[in-house]
Amino acid sequence: MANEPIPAAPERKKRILSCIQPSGIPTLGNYLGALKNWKKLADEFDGAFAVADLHAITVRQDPATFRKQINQVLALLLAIGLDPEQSIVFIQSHVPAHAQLAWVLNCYTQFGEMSRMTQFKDKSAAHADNVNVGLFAYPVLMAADILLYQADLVPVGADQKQHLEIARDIANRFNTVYSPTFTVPEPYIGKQGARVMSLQNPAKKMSKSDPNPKSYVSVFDEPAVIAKKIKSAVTDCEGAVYYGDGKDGINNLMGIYSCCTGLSYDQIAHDFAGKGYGEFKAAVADAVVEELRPVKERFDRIINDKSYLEDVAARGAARASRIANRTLQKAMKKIGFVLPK
Ligand code: AQP
Repeated sequence: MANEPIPAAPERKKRILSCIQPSGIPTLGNYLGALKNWKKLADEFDGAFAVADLHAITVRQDPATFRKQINQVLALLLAIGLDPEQSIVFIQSHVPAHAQLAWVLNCYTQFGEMSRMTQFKDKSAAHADNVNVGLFAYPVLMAADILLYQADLVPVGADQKQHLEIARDIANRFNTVYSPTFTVPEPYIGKQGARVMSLQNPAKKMSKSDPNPKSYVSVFDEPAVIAKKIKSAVTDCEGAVYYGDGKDGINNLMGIYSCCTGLSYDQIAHDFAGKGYGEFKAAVADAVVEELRPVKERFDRIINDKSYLEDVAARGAARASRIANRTLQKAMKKIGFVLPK
């Protein structure tokens, strides 16, 4: 008995943080590229998932529509299978520490660093009439989102790599000036979700805030609408289904079809050999409808249960705040702020 080894303490699960902006109705791109994998992440890691409403106001939002979208995205997080008992599911603005830490971190971020962000360049070009400071400082708020939860991992697509780098730089800088305060997050490169491109301009990614609704499939679109949008997707005039150079439109539809069915590109090309784009597009539309159907059914049940949604948001905010406030206080204390009793 005396020599029996002491059992090792169970290893702490790594914390992972992921957010989605309620800047429109989420698209098939958001779903296949991110949301579809979040349930698996929640099972494997200690997950925190947020509706990033503070980020969404870097672009002007209509108040009534914005309010509706915040609730829709929260309901969608539950519809994709996230369990609010298991993971922290919350609305970013319900945790004031995000805005507070973002201000603090603004003062540890250089103007030059922010000026190099490609997303700022893209978004300021797209919204030339509203190039606001929030749009410029967006990556610092994102750094605050991540660092507040001491996240070990952040799933990143190609377009977010630069922002995670900045979060790491800010964390390292702060930790060096003071003492270790923030976990330096690593990118999580899991099973790659598809990068879904616009149906109208396959050189551009599919985006929920695209002014042209024909460019995206929304996760709430009815089957007939999905079929119509995919039917009018831009392709090429070759008429042959295979993955190749100069075939961005077909490559995109093959990516979507592959993600929904699990078929490889070779298999898809083989199955549709000698068939036209009309037949292929109809098959893609059917696969998308089947992929989104269960999510939409769960969403329809949840969105009408207002008190359940309020309850989830309140519990999520309380759990998130406990962790976030601890980190914020730790950082502020190191800087020399006098903390309230
Ligand atoms: N087209 C896409 N293909 C694959 N993944 C995508 N994501 C977004 N678009 C695609 C991923 O979805 C997650 C949540 O995105 P977000 O709402 O936080 O921000 P975003 O990338 O700016 O998404 P949108 O739809 O393009 O929003 P708007 O139009 O407001 O800018 C992220 O993991 C993102 O990579």
